[in-house]
Amino acid sequence: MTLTLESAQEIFSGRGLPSSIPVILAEFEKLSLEDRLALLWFAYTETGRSITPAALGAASMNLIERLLNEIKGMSPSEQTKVMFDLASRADTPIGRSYGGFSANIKLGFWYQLADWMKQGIVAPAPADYRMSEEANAVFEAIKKVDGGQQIQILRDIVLNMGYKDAVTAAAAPKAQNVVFERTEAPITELFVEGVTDSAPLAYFEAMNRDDFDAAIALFEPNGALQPPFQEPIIGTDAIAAYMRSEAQGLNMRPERGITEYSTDGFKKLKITGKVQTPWFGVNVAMNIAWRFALTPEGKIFFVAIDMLASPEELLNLRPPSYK
Ligand code: 45D
Repeated sequence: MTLTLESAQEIFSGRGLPSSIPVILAEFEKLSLEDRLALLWFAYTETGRSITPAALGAASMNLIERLLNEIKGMSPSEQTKVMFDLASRADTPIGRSYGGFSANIKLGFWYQLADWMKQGIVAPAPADYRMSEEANAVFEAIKKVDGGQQIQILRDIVLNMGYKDAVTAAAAPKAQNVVFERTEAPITELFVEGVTDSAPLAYFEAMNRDDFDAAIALFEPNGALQPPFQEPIIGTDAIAAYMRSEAQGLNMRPERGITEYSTDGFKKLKITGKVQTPWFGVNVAMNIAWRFALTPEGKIFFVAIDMLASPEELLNLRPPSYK
């Protein structure tokens, strides 16, 4: 039996703790808009995870400068309305523009607004706002997960704001790519305990250099990559486009892995380690697992990227018989 995309998605499944992120996100969705915006403000300003200001190449923000300046020029109540409309996914001109932004542009947009809110240039969150009990419970749940998961939650919420339907998505300008300038030399000469296969090791080295052509060359033409909490992206063209938009400037430090062979000649590897996003640099190390399926020729047929539920999961690499 050869491996299919469906069976590849199941490799090493059910052997880790379930993530609490989907639960937290679902609870967040139930809150009132006031609560949601207040909670975001507290989560962003109080959890102590600071964005590295140099992260975003200046050129990237030029793409949305006009929109940001439009908001800057509004009255405080209009500014607040823009934020509410984005949070409620209302069909407004700004909501439509936002819906067409790439992930990093959405994050950059809010990063700039948050900065202006701190300076008082844009209507700040009301200082005397008291969140509901439900919102406080969600906030407490967010505080309990590790830093990597906290920023994943913030990112997911930001990505789901704005107006989006099939028609506007098709009409939206091509997703603009953000350029992150690397401030440190890329990580090379990786040693991954228990892993000697060249494809995964070459993958990490290529990704750490933002050399997506080299990374893509390691995949089967119909190979797939599945980002955390998302559907698989299938085919090397789609994966390449995704990487150029979403994977720039990442630092990957795989630490250890295990291998399983199957009778069809495919090889399955689970590798755990740390990943830093250029948004937070050394301030946040995300605990990540990569689940690879390699063809008998050593090409990447499938790789899933999982955000681990706890740092202990990094060491949870026992073969199934010792479960
Ligand atoms: O509403 O091997 C205010 C792949 C209040 C590639 C606010 C990968 C009002 C393959 C505070 C103003 C990419 C899959 C809002 C690996 C309000 C591969 C602002 C994985 C919204 C390893 C909020 C990469 C703000 C991974 C400014 C896992 C929030 C990358 C900002 C993960 C939040 C990256 C930011 C993550 C979050 C980045 C900047 C989780 C960034 C998170």
